[in-house]
Amino acid sequence: MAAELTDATAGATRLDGLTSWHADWRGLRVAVLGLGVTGFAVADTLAELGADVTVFARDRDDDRARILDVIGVRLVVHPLDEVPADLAETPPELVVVSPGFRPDHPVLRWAADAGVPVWGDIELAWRVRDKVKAAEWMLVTGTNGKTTTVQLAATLIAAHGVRVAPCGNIGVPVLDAVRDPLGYDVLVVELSSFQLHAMPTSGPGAVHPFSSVCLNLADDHLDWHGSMEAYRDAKAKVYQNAKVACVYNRADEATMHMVEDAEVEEGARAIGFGLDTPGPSDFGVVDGILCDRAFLEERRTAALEITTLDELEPRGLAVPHIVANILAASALARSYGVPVGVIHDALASFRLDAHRIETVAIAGGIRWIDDSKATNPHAAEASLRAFGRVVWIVGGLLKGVDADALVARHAARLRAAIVIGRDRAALVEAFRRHAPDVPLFEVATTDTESVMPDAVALAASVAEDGDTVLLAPAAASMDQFTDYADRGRRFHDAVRERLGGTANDEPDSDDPPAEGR
Ligand code: UMA
Repeated sequence: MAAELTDATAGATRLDGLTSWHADWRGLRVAVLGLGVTGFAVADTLAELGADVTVFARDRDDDRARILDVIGVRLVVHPLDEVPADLAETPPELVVVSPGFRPDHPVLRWAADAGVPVWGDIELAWRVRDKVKAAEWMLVTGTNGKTTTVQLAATLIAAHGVRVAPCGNIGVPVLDAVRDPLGYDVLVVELSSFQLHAMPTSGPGAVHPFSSVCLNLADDHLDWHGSMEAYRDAKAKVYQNAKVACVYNRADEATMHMVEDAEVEEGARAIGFGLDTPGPSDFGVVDGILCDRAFLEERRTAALEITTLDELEPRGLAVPHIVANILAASALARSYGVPVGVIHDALASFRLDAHRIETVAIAGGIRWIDDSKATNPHAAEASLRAFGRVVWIVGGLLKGVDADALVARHAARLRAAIVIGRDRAALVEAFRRHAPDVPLFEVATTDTESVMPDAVALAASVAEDGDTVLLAPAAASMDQFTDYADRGRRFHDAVRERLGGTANDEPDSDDPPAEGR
């Protein structure tokens, strides 16, 4: 006699079987947490699949709310500081959470206690990836350089005539790429530590990537994860179940250990990248030549040339951390069989996105650089290293990360520091302790419109011929700006306003290269 299934077992069994777009999702009761980019894509997907969907969000987005209404998805706006009654009284069969929800969020704690499974958007996207055709997934994570590497890898793979989409934390939900009417051969997926945290490493929802890379590991998002170990463990999931290549950073042992510890598929290879001479199975640089010593038969004795630092230099791509990104992206593309000649030609027309070590102006011998994307100390470190004498504009939301070591290491190169952000105390203290001789200025205004004009005016008053004024905040922007792009745009505007007609927007190709390039 068959034993009767309990509700929980029946739920688990049903969810186990939901591993295809073409499975029966009808009537599945799902609570979606958040109505940002992710929550909306999740709700829209599940509604299309015929599930019974309710979205819970702290704030109401009118445009999205209107569409939810049209597609038959309920919306509950609730502070979510406690479990909404609608949820507690009728528990769903599944919760799908947006990446911004911390693991200790009250609703997630409730779900764990109530035995309600919680998926992230990446798990859902993996399960329904066969809507049109099941693309191979290349996963990219790391504390810094993710977006640039994703864009590079997608560009290099596309140059080989492959239909490829960059997606994920880069801003395009993977679910949107999966639902593209024409489908893709490859998805290059940027994963944040938040998304990785929610990703299972085994079972029906576990992603099996074609190839993966963790670019580097440094303190970030510690307030969200609770500890460095938890942050590291989340990042390490990127390599689980990899099929072809686990690409790691030879200069960052943590990434190598992640590969050593990962459960991968038979035949998957560990491929190192770094700025020094590559060993067999590595990517690296020899006499200014970026080389592949991994994807060729004669790798013990030979290497393939990808490009040279001289070719990258005129477009600002010869900066060490960008070279590292290029090597990592080339490794992903080579793992998919893209010829080195195709990579070489694609790199010749590649340009970095705005706000990434972007030259805003050169005037009076002073270079003004926007690296607003440097949202943590590790990114600011790479940026500071690329220049000689610097007037450093720094500060914002530190996200629980300590900037003391960064200040101490770079004190000697600073002409002055200009601290911005609502909470400047910790940074000002760090400068007092580790850089007492560096002139220090605070931008105290609380008016968003005035922050950058004030910071730029201060920088202009201290910068001298040969200096670089560098916006590399080492912090997130949301305390005073919409996002890092808004912060960068306002810096551009303030610099242009200040310099007027004297600014020469495009650097001359014969401008002196920055130190370290
Ligand atoms: N919400 C709550 N309570 C919470 C947190 C969020 O109610 O505790 C609600 C908000 O009211 C809002 C929604 O959740 O309705 C927002 O969700 P979200 O914060 O998860 O953001 P999304 O709009 O879904 O965007 C997310 C990523 N955001 C974060 O991880 C914080 C985007 O990365 C990503 O591009 C997008 O998914 C698509 O995958 C942004 C980011 O800042 C760029 N990422 C961090 C980073 O790169 O450092 C990790």
